Amino acid sequence: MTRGSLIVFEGCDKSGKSTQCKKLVEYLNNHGNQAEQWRFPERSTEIGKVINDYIEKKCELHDRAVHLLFSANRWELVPLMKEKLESGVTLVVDRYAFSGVAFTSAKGLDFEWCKSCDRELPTPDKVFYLDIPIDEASTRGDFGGERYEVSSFQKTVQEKFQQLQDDSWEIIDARNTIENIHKLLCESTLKIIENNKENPLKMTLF
Ligand code: FDM
Ligand code: MG
Repeated sequence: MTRGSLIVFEGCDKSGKSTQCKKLVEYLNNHGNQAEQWRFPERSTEIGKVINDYIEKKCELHDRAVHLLFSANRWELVPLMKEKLESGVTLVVDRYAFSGVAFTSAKGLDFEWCKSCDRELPTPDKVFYLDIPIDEASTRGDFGGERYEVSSFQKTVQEKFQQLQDDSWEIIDARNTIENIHKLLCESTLKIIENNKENPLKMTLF
């Protein structure tokens, strides 16, 4: 049995993450690879419901408390994540711990503190970062009414994302067309799946 890959998408709101995740999963499933689209926060769990209320501004929470909830929402899904990956399913994940660190540290909390609770999560085989200037992203339609969907804050988040980038990230110009980006992602992902299928999953995030 060979394992699936853990593919993560990061980027600011309106960078096209959800569109590309969906198209990539469809492509993989049509080309002989089992794949599932995941997202964080996963709002359907009990923890996710609290996060959802917070994001929708239906409740207030302490900044550190909500950061820990976002992290707990990942940890509660790790057993299922490992089970899927080990049974050969590639997971295409819309946001992960990098969003956790970028959004909370953009509020002014200590960067290393933000990373600490996600330490030793499953390590992505690749992070695709969809890069777009915030001023351009905001012309793609209104930021919705959710907490954090504010241009000035998103600019700080983007700076934090830049601090997290390393060699395992592929930075993609999100101003390119949907189809061009999709093509590039398909080619890259097939190679990643092939190169990692015999490698054990690492649990060494941060
Ligand atoms: N977000 C997302 C965080 O603040 N921390 C996290 O750990 C994650 C995964 O939640 F504004 C923020 C990012 C975004 C909001 O995410 C909801 P989606 O992708 O828009 O549903
Ligand atoms: Mg959003």
